[in-house]
Amino acid sequence: MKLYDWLIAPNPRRVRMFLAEKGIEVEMEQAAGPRDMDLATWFLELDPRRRVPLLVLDDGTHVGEAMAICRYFDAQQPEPNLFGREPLAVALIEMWERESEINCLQAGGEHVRNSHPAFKDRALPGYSEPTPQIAQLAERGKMRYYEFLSRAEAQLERHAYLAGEQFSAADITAFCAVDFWQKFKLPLGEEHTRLKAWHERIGQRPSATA
Ligand SMILES: N[C@@H](CCC(=O)N[C@@H](CS)C(=O)NCC(=O)O)C(=O)O
Repeated sequence: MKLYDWLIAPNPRRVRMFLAEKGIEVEMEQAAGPRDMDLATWFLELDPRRRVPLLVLDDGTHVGEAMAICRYFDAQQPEPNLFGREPLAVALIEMWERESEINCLQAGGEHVRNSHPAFKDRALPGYSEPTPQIAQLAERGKMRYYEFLSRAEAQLERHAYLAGEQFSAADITAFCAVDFWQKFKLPLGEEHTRLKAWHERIGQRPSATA
């Protein structure tokens, strides 16, 4: 099997971090260079979804979506646990992981991809046709992003991690998002003291360098 990766991008990083936490090694290939703004043509021809991460199994099956790939490995090697054990923990991790993807990672992307000149006509990833930028979406994405950060800050006032006392897949998604979008002028603010401490703590985990 092979995992198609892109070192600079946040979604493939979610999978690399997850695998590092598990101690699982997988053959990887870069679908674009670290300075590229586009995936390589050979990769776009390989997979119609045109997005990374992508796991290709030995029988040729394509598994896309970062969390689907993580689930594939988790089903084979459940420990260390990152998706919860008890019913409530499973539900809360699922809730915060989805929130983190939709309202943090994608919301930041909605802002950046609809405003940064590098994404002109590429406001959505994965499309072969041009997807023009929409200024209102840039504003709305920023609002959604900071709304999520406020809720995460409140959650971290009561808990060590997003979904409770256990480091989980939800923290991986939110950490990769916050780490990436702050490079694009979406910084944590003065009011985000708990988030800053959480970000620093997770940044010290060995998996954060994956
Ligand atoms: N929901 C997808 C998102 C995948 C995605 O958007 N990947 C980005 C990199 S972070 C990509 O492939 N972008 C290609 C492009 O910008 O053309 C996942 O969880 O894997």
